Amino acid sequence: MKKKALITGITGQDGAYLSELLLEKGYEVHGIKRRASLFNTARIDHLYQDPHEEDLRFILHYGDLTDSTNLIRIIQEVQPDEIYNLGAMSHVQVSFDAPEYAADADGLGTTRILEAIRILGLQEKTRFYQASTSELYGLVQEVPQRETTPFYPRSPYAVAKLYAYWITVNYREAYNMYACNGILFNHESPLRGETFVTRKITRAVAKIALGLQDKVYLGNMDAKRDWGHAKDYVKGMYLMLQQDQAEDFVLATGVTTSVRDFVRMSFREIGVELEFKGEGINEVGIVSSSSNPDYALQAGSEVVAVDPQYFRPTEVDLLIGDPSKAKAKLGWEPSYDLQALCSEMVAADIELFKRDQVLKAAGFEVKNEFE
Ligand code: NDP
Ligand code: GDR
Repeated sequence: MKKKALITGITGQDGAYLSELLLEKGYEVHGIKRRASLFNTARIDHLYQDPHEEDLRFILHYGDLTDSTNLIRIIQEVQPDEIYNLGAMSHVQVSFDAPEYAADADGLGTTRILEAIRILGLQEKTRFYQASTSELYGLVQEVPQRETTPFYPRSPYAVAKLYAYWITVNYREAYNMYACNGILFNHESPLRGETFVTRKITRAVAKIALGLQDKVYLGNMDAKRDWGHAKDYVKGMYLMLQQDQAEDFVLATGVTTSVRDFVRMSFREIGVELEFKGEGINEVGIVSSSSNPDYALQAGSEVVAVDPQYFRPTEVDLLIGDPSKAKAKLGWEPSYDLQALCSEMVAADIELFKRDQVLKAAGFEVKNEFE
């Protein structure tokens, strides 16, 4: 019998990579997608199967984490062996603007799924993965951060995820469910949402290289993150659900880098060295040399500046994770370092925006998106 997995957040970065992984492993993959006014399946379109085909292995259901009726119905219909709860309002800064929604989708949404498993009597059959986050650590209590480090969330998003973390632990203890938290540090890829900082930077570098944009505005460039590749991290999610006992695990690389250094690394991918001048809101990044003739930028031009609109009311300054438990018990290790990740992201964004360059050269209007 094929194993069945149900993924919430299947249209997101991790949902796409996890779907690929589980399909490769022979699973029947079900996903919950929200109704949106525009198509929102770009990351998984390559996995699409015509619903009229026989032997369907990739099936989408309309639903939402804020609606327990549809969650109960879908879980009853699918009878999944594994549920990966990746769906969330996942943007930390936006959670300050929509705190109640973040609590509902990210916090209560988790309870709704756990409760559906219990109501349907599936607690013996269905294993549950909760997408917990290094944002739980928030204000630094200890470095590197590990499974035992105290939490101190610093945003409505992180507070909602704290509730989700503990309700997962509680259902494991109260109902003996196989439910676990993956405490994942930041992970990125060419599929990363466009408004997270790494992707915002690699997109901007690509557009600047191709003459489609002059400058990128960023917020706090001193923040440090432990960045890995999403492809590696979805393998860890899968492994967490294959153990004898449900436990919580940190997935991280153990290396931390500032936003400013990620900017530097990304510009180096197009042969550009930057010099940073000024401080705080007056800091700018200026081209000091440009060695790749394909992407020649004028020395002295200002390509990075600070816009305080991207500052957060409370910031998480430093994240660096200790993945030793995952290595020892799951045999999990990241295969990408940040340099390789950065190269892949910049190269993918250059490919993406070459299309816009052709359109612009042919006289078509190329629009900018909100960031
Ligand atoms: P994305 O933002 O790329 O994807 C989030 C997914 O959740 C999308 O499919 C989105 O749908 C869906 N979603 C949002 N709100 C709802 C809702 N109310 N009901 C149902 N689905 C919803 O996130 P990632 O793939 O990067 O992250 C996956 C999970 O892991 C998230 O829970 C995130 O908080 C968590 N996490 C991520 C880390 C990272 O660095 N990427 C690190 C640690 C944790 P739509 O496409 O329609 O918007
Ligand atoms: P984060 O990711 O908040 O860590 O949450 P994000 O990429 O948004 O921010 C990382 C750091 O960069 C700083 N920063 C900026 N951030 C954004 N988005 N835009 C900017 O212009 C900018 N300039 C500086 C931020 O202040 C921050 O310090 C991600 C999400 O995927 C969460 O869902 C997940 O739980 C955590 O990672 C782990």
